Amino acid sequence: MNRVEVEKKVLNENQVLAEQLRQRYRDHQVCCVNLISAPGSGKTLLLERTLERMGPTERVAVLTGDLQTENDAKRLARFGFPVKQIITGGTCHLDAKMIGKHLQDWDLNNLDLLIVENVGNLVCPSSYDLGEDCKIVLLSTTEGEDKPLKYPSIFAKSELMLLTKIDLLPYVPFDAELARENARRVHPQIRIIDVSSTTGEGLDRWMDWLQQRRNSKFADAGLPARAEN
Ligand SMILES: Nc1nc2c(ncn2[C@@H]2O[C@H](COP(=O)(O)OP(=O)(O)OP(=O)(O)O)[C@@H](O)[C@H]2O)c(=O)[nH]1
Ligand SMILES: [Mg+2]
Repeated sequence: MNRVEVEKKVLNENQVLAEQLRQRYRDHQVCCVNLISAPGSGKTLLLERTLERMGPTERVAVLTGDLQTENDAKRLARFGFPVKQIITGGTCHLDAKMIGKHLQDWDLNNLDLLIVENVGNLVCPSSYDLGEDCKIVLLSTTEGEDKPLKYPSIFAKSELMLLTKIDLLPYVPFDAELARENARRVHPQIRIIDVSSTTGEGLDRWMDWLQQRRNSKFADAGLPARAEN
């Protein structure tokens, strides 16, 4: 079997498992979002700020993926919500099998929102469906405004782009408007929210978006939107 055939087989197997996860999320009314970015764009710090703003009765959990270390899970666990680290060894993305395995001992009836932090990589994670409701791509102001054009797949597949580290705009040669234009060239309907996890700018808009995205899943199922805690 040549390499292309092997890759196709792996992706097909992943797709089957991803559909099973999607069905589980549907059955249990869990909204799952998949955060993807280059290493260090600010996924974990944004999630720290996100969990910090959630009340104790929020039914949220996080799976966070990395090649090595439990660092991100440790950073996220201190907010009291269920968090698990997925260590991939050498693999540059999460796949549906890893997600299924790490969900085994969680009762999805206790969750409304599952946040997946993918392995830091703009390429591989875009090919792997995790059964999520949507992908969210983060682009930070230190990465260059051309990234949506260089790595179009993930920008094309993401519902939302978070332009992160906007507190650094005065100090870095980054044309934020051009970055937004480039993202829209690849995906005209992409939503874009500017955020800074250090100053807090844009975090209210992000939290609103997340709440609405979660509620839209309940609305699609004819269930009342969950009240904010
Ligand atoms: N100035 C500034 N720094 C930030 C911001 N968000 C994250 N950082 C810093 O960027 C670095 C990487 O942040 P992380 O949240 O660990 O990034 P990540 O995307 O989770 O990284 P990986 O999981 O390794 O891919 C850390 O030093 C953060 O403190 C921000 O909004 N502004
Ligand atoms: Mg991280």
